[in-house]
Amino acid sequence: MFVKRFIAKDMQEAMKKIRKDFGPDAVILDSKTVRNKGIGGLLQKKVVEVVAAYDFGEKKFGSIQPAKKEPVKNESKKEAADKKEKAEDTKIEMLSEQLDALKDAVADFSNKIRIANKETTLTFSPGILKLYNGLLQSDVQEDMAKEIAAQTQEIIGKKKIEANTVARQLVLDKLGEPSPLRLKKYKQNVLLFTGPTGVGKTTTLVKLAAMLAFEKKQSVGLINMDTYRVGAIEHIRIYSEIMDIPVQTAYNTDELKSALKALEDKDVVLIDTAGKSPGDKAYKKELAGYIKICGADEIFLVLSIVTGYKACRDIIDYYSFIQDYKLIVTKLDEAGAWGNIVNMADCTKMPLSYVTMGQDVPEDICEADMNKLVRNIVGRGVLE
Ligand SMILES: Nc1nc2c(ncn2[C@@H]2O[C@H](COP(=O)(O)OP(=O)(O)OP(=O)(O)O)[C@@H](O)[C@H]2O)c(=O)[nH]1
Ligand SMILES: [Mg+2]
Repeated sequence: MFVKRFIAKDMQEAMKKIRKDFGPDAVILDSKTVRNKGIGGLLQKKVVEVVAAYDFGEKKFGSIQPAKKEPVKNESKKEAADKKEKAEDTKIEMLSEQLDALKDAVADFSNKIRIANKETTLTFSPGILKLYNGLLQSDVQEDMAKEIAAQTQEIIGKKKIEANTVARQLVLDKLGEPSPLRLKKYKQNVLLFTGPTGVGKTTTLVKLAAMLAFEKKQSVGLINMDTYRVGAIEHIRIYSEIMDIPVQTAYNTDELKSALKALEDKDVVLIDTAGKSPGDKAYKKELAGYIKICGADEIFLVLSIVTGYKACRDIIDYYSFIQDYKLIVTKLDEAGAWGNIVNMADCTKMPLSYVTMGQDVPEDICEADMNKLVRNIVGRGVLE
């Protein structure tokens, strides 16, 4: 085994030198970039230092040149064709490797472009950047946070007004006016509750029924249309017994008509429906039928604040066949930040009516207080 240190201006040159002395089978043991000490100790250009080894067997260092292939005389036509084919295979392999490397480079480059685009927030002043990050921390989705931050920056550039005041107003505008229940006099007010599974539709309906019956002194009736799930009928029946409010169960549109008739003397009838995933197309038709038949005065889409933004968008998309509804957002007690409400309001363009913040019936519900919501959403890190 022979070991030798090679100095060259770059790795390419070093490899050339190694190949010349040791042939193509040399092994690189170490390589590093060093500075050549010049006259007077002055630092000179960087060079590469490569330590390479080669096992010459019995033969002496220096006397061996890279193994040169003996020219084959009288090579048969078949051998020559095989060689040519092999050479072409190698060439294709090399080209394919180069193509892969090129693809990687293009992918890397396009990623960089994407990141660069995302970093447009870097044009924000430090105060606005803090506001933007605060909105993100509050679960306001990225594009809207950017929009609010950019508008705030523009406005405070023109008017002498504090950033947080502007941002709060912009969020208030996104939330819109609260729209709690408005009962019509001398008629049966029909309220229908819908939304995905487990968000708190039944609990919220019971909370509102209790509020209407005991605080507002209205005569109230319930209709349960969640007949898919074992336990759902029992669930609402127990509440109806505790509150002494009648409940009807309806399995289809005909039974819904009969149930409404049976409760025609009530000021308010609240209809509970089954929770469905946004993939259930058949149920959409069914629900549209119930809405038509009951002639709902108010439809409440119940959403949970802890549902992620993307899932929320799919749900909102699913219910977009309903022309007019109000939003109820549940489980505020489970989320530290309430920015997702702004996302929901912006996505649906429907008014917010109530929010719920706990499992206790009937107390854990209140009309949406926009100022309270905004105080939670804006203000994380905003410069006063
Ligand atoms: N933390 C918290 N839990 C809630 C709130 N509202 C409802 N829940 C709970 O959420 C769970 C589901 O509530 P339900 O009222 O059965 O929900 P649902 O939308 O009717 O469910 P399905 O009928 O199965 O689709 C229950 O454990 C409720 O106690 C709330 O505001 N906060
Ligand atoms: Mg339910």
